[in-house]
Amino acid sequence: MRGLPWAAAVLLAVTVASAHSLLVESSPAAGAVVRTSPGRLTLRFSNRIEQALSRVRVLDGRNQPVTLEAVPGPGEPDRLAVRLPPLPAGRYRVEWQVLSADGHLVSGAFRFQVAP
Ligand SMILES: [Cu+2]
Repeated sequence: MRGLPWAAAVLLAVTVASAHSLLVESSPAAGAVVRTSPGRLTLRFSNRIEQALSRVRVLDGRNQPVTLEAVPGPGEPDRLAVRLPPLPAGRYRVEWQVLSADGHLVSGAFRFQVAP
């Protein structure tokens, strides 16, 4: 940091502090129409998340929650993954909330569809 102007140092600190974990990609992807029931749902974020304080739920077309199972093992630090039961054809809504490594809660939702 020696020689870095004071203003630049402050800007750097702000940038690091606001590095939330944003959803980068998912499987199934947002808006995807899949032909077969996906065995697992995976969300990948831009940063490490606090796994124990992060959650995801899946609602079926009648807004009923799908029973999810934890994926065994520690998992990757930037991912949230769950096992899905066999899903009947229909529309599904994924709702997620994660605690970013920077302490911010971030949430979002998207849909996917299992084709008949
Ligand atoms: Cu943040």
